[in-house]
Amino acid sequence: MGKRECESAPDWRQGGLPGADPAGGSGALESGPESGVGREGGSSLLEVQIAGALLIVALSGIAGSLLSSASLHQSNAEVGLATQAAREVIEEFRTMTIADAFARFNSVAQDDPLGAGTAPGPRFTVPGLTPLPEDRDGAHGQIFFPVKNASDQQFSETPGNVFGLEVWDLDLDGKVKTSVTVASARLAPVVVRVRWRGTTGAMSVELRTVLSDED
Ligand SMILES: [Ca+2]
Ligand SMILES: [Ca+2]
Repeated sequence: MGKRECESAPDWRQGGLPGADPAGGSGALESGPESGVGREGGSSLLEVQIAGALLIVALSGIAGSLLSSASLHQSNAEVGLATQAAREVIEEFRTMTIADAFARFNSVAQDDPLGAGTAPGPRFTVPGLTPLPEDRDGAHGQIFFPVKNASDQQFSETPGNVFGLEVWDLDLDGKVKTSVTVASARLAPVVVRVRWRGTTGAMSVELRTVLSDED
């Protein structure tokens, strides 16, 4: 059951990126002043597409142009670690259906395929990176699905829930609805974010992509 990442480049916006739920992660993303890249840095180092996934890197603290060579080297190494970790998560998604990915990596334990509490959930650690103080669980990574509420088994096709990826009709029924059961979804926008305390301040990397059960 193959899954692929959407090839189309999303029309994402710099602001209003996924917000954090440091304690537990859930899925539901919120926009606002506390959210993701917009909060953590004004400067986006690079925006490139990697294997169909949109990569967003941000830093705060010192502007990139002022970094010493050593700091820049260290920052690049950290970004590499974070990006690789996020890519591995997405690669793992591609080996399973949307419903399986959701059950394994959402914040709800009850739907874990092998029994409650046996699945990884939405948080993960990246060896070699220092967690941010606010990530009190020590995890750097978080996975976001387009759910309205953490406990939902429903995706939402509304704009705020698709991460700016311009994917609306998740169940391919020709309608945009506030609730679509996960089981009926053929497409699922996901965000995998890694954030950490870098040598120059808070850093984050996000990969955004669209999972598909179409093929
Ligand atoms: Ca689960
Ligand atoms: Ca629909």
